[in-house]
Amino acid sequence: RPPDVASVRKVTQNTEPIAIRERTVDGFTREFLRELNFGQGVDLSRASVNDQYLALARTVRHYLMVRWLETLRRQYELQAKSVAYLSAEFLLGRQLDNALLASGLQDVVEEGLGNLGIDLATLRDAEVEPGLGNGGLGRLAACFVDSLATMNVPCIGYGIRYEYGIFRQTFVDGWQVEKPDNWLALGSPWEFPHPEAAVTVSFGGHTETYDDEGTERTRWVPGWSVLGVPYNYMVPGFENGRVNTLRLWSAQATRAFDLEIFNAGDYAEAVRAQTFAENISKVLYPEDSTPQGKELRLQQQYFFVACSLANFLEEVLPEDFDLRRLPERIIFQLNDTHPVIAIPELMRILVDERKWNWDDAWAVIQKVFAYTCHTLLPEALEVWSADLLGRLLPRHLEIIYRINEEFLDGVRERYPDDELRVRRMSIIAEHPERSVRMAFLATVAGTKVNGVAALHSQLLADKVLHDFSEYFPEKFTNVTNGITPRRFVRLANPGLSGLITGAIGDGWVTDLERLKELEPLADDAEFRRLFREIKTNNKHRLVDVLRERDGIELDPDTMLDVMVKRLHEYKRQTLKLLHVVSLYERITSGVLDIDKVTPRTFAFGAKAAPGYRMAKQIIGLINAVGRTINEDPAVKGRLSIAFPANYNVTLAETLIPAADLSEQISLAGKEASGTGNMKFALNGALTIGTDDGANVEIRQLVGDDHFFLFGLTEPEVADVVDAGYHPTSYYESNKTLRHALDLIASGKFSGGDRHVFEPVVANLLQEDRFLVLADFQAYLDAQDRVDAAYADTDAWTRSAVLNVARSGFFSSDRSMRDYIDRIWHTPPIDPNA
Ligand code: B1N
Repeated sequence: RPPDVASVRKVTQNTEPIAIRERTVDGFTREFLRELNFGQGVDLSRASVNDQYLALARTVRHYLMVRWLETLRRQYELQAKSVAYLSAEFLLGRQLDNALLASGLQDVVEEGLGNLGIDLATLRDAEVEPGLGNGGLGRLAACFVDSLATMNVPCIGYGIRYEYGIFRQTFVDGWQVEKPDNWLALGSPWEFPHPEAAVTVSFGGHTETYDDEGTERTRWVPGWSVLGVPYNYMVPGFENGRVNTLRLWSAQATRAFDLEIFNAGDYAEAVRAQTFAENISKVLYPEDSTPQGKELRLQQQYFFVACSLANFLEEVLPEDFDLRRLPERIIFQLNDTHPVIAIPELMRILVDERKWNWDDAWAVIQKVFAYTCHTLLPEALEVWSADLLGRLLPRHLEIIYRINEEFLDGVRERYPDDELRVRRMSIIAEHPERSVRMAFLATVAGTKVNGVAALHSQLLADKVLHDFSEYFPEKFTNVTNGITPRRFVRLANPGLSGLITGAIGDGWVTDLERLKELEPLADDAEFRRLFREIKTNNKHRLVDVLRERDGIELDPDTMLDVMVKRLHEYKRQTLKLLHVVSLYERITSGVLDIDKVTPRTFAFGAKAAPGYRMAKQIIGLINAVGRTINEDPAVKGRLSIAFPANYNVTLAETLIPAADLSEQISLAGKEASGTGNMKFALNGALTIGTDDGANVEIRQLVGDDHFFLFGLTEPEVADVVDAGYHPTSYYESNKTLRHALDLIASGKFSGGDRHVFEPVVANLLQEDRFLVLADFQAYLDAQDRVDAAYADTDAWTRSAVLNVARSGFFSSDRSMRDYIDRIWHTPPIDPNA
């Protein structure tokens, strides 16, 4: 092991008071200039914007540092139970604003910088967001750690410090081209590396048995190893003085590794080995919902999980801690199957290293892991080939086999003569090749399994994991996702926040159900006027951002109709596009009177996985339709498309508060939850949506009159599919649909070339896995209802206010309360204790 400084323990023994820096404009200004001069090594007159940003970030960091050390010290004293949130993704978004808000330094900083002639907004924009996630799953992890800190619950987030986060999307001739996200290039002021606390992680090799004083034991003789260097990030609670920790691991070559090769005289080989090791944390896999089963991805998963378990057991827990009491101190929440290899890893530690007997170890395991499933798509459930897993982690594969054997013995006992069931439930699949079903492993070992919205949890228990919910009914539960109101309302929408606070006080920021108190104001004309004014201001803010960022000219006087999310066929961006094409086709062919068309801007934001060809085609088509429509004087001022490239957290923060209409149109039964849907509702957009994921709960809460529901329900989808779905029958029987599809097929959007978008059209006509054509007419009808509602500005605004007032349930604080009550049993720390 490398020299071990045990940073946490050292800190927690330091009880000497640390001087709190003055939280005054003068105090701040002194600190800031000091950072600029001595940290950044420049004086104010020569400082670049990046210098100023880094100095500001480090200054803010200092203020929070005192609270961080204090949190660690108290945590050590109290030895309270913590949550370890294990996630391969944390999509944090920019840090500066959140740190300013949490620390209550916003005003002081703004004034202090202003006195120096520095604009805070400019520095804010200098921050490159850490995009260490693909979409909803990674952003959810970031919201959850924010809520736990704010609620005073001890939590450590464990993940991977990817050197390159989610790719930067560019468009070349309308086609997606990926660029590396070099987010660390200009320095990353929010992280604290601790190379001295590195952990060794091993891979490969073989296992062997040996006689341990009369007991036969197994040991793993690994083939190679790497170092995991922890990088700590602060997770500050909102104005409560708590700062939790997010610990992200970076891979480095071990000294032993390259020394050996250096000694053998092969310098080039040694350097290559180093690169090989460091590849593990090099880049985030850009697949959302469709894992590719790549070896490097399994290496990443095991790497961060092994580092995290070692760190918790050896550094966070006291030295003499009795691991039999582990369930009193920790719950490891598995964010999807990505960290599930932690289960055999902890078994290996207890059985092989600590020499426990199997049953004792298994008893502890079953109390310290819980599993969240985030999908229903069968192709998204992770399955690792036994061959690959056995080569990379031979001991873990043996342990998985044994867990499976003992589990299946139990199944056979409960269901004698039901070998079909046994085969269905086996953690090991035999076809098309022998492989490990990670979701099954997590379900067998975990204390609880949860889905992420009511409908999703229901379908999980009834369909995807039906045998398991019958076998372990007590394990299955639901926790509906949520979003942090600090980032997505308080910071993203200062206008609305001010209006709300003016009306009901500022308690809503940490108690979002209090938005209910706004309900009567929906009937207050003056309140509605102010609400509308804020929406308009937010649109103007978006206009400025898109002009500057993308050269897009957006008309703020149109309805802003927004669909932002990963590009995936099940989410049905093509349905939205068919609506736009159909409007265009009907206007230009004279079927629709242009004066009767509500002026709309259709905004899209979507990244496609680089290897997902159909998704990239659809991006090309959206851009092509956009180019044609935006240039056609026939629809000028009525229809336009805005598709800014590289949709990310930062863009979401200006786009969502400006939206009028939120598009949540996935095929029912496919979107596990969605969280964008919640962000829109809380910022006063109305939803047009299917009965899917958390849309169901949004509609129930805001009321049918304030939500545009359409489309097949999940049971109806199942019926249509069972009866044999024929998309062409919809094409043939619906003229509007036929004309829209024909227009695309005609080459209208591809300079007359009929081949370019042929694959998209052919796919819809021949396969249409996600029933776009089946839902088309219902969608158009719902859009007509949207137009009618939008025409009555007062009624629309009333609905928008009610959407805000009734969406408090979707705070991630509430999600955390549900996890705590149903799964974790980790009470908040009493601040007065
Ligand atoms: O997780 C979100 C949900 O709100 C979304 O509905 C759901 O689609 C999303 C493999 C995933 N499910 N699965 C993933 C991401 C990356 C990856 O490599 C799968 N993401 C979701 C939060 O619950």
